[in-house]
Amino acid sequence: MKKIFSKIISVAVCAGMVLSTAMSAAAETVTVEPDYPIHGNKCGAVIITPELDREVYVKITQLTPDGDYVYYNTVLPAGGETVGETDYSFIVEGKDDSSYTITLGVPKYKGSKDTQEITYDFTVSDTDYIVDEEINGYVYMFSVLRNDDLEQPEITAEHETVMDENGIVTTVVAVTFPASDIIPGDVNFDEVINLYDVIEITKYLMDPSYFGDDQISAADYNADGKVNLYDAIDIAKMIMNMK
Ligand SMILES: [Ca+2]
Ligand SMILES: [Ca+2]
Repeated sequence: MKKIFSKIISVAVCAGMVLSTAMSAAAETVTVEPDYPIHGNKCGAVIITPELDREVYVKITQLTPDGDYVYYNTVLPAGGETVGETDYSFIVEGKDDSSYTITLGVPKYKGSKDTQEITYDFTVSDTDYIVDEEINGYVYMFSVLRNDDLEQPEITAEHETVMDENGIVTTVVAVTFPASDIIPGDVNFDEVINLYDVIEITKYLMDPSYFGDDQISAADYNADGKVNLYDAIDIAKMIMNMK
């Protein structure tokens, strides 16, 4: 009976916690529904603020002795004009000091299927197992940012956890991605994709020294890590479909 009661309390606290957290941050908050009912009786929330102009892939898994449960496996839409103005809220709950893993992924190039990922582990502790009446919940805030100076995605800021007057413990994490403006298919960087780009690829196929790294990235239109005739064919097909 105690379990059920504390579960109800937990949900009530969670709802209030997420709302108050959201109000202090961005203009709009979108609550993401989990794929399975979340088990636990200690309140937690993950707030993600994408601050770059492309999709963010989110996977949140709870690691338990009975197995790993994927509660969220979703794609947050590209921000466009509203970059950084929308928060996405994911409820997570603690049970036996639950460990969670969050994997964030971002396309390397706008519109590309070629993504880069980073993983972060966190814990939502259970009141039944911790003698600490003061902690009422855990919030993990992730800003997904752009930094083209990086080779690989990085976690560039992980602040000390801070507890507010309501007993909510907040951890702020900045996750930075190199996110080039290269347009897949635009091999000559004139911001349109046309037959001149196909011609560039055929020149490269005859002489691999013809392209630099950025051109190789742009020329891998089908994002399979190689530049070959299939990319030229796919670009040509796309151009024909546009006409
Ligand atoms: Ca072009
Ligand atoms: Ca390719």
